[in-house]
Amino acid sequence: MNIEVQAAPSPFVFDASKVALVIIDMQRDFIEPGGFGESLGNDVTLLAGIVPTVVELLALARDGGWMVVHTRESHAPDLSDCPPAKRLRGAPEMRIGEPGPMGRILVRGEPGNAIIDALTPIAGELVIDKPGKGAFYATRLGEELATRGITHLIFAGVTTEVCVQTSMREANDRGYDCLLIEDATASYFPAFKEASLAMIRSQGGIVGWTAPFAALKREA
Ligand code: TIU
Repeated sequence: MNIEVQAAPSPFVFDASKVALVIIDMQRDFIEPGGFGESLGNDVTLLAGIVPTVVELLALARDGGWMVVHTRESHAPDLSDCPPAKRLRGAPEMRIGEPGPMGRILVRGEPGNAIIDALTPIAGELVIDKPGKGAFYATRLGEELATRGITHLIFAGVTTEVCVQTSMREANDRGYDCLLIEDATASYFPAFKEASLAMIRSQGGIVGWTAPFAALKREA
């Protein structure tokens, strides 16, 4: 059954059997104090505001029987998948792999690397650990979507201009139609979020579509 969402720059139409909800990096490392996000000098409190909307979006996807994907930005404990260019960039308070209040920063399996409790994945949902900002780079996501015949992706998560936008651009280049839920994504820089939404839907949807959650909820 086709679902038509009033999105920008035009309606976003998808078949519920061919859509996946992709929730990007809703991890303690980005949303709670003491993790990777704060180590980079960011005010992490700016991200918590979207949690109730992402919770509702996830419930809607589960009720609809959609494929659900959760991603985690993470590295192996030996950091073999973390290029020095990433680990040594800038002057963070703590570098990737160093011990913080929630365990080693951005390392797989550490408490801080977990998805926040409100969005804990359930059986049957795909969890993708990704070493980069994009969800396709060095992961099995592309194969998993292809196996299930997925053609459309609905994105949520953090941060809008970094991992969400990178993943959406990777997906767009791979031929997926992508919708970003405006109030289910956030940035440490509100102006960057707004600019990302504007550039995604510009030029006739050069990267994809955007819509508020209410527009999806009305139809799905
Ligand atoms: N720093 C920042 O805004 N984001 C990241 O490093 N990763 C994600 O966006 N997940």
